[in-house]
Amino acid sequence: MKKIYFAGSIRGGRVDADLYRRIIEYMQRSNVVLTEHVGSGKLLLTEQGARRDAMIYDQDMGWLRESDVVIAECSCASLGVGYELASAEHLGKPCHIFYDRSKTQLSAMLTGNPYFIIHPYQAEEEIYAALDLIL
Ligand code: 6IA
Repeated sequence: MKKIYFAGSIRGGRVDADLYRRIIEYMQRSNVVLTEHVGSGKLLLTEQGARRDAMIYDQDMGWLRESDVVIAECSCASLGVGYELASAEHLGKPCHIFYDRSKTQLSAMLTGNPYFIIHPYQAEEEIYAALDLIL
C-alpha cells in the first residue's frame, strides 16, 4: 500500500475533474491518496486570501514530503501541478506524468527532463493499466 500524491489542475481549469476523481477512486482501492480533494466536484476555485492559500501550500508540501510516489494528470496545464512536480523532483520522489496526447502537447520542461516518467495515452483505460504496473 503506497501513499500517493495525486496532482491535477485546480485553478488551472476543472475540465478534467471527473477524470481525476475516477483515477483517485481507482488508486484508492489498494492505496492511500493524500490529495483526494483534487477530484472533488465542489471545490471553491476563487482565491480565498493569502492566509488560506498559505495553509493550502503548507499542507500540500507536507503531503508531498510524506508521499511515496507522485501521480500527475497533466492534460490541463496548471502552474500548481508544474510547481509540485519540480518540488517532487527535488525531494527525490518518483514522478509519473499522464497526459492525453490527442488533446495536449506537454511542456518541454517536463518531456525534456529524463527524471520524469511520462505516460502519454489516448484511451483512459491505458491509465489504469499503467497504474497497475506502477503501484
Ligand atoms: O495552479 P492550480 O490551482 O491548478 O494547482 C493545482 C495543484 O495545486 C493541485 O495538484 C493541488 O495539489 C494544489 N492545489 C491548488 N489549489 C489547491 C487547493 N485549493 N487545495 C489543495 N490543493 C491545492 C483550495 C480548495 C479548497 C476549497 C479545498
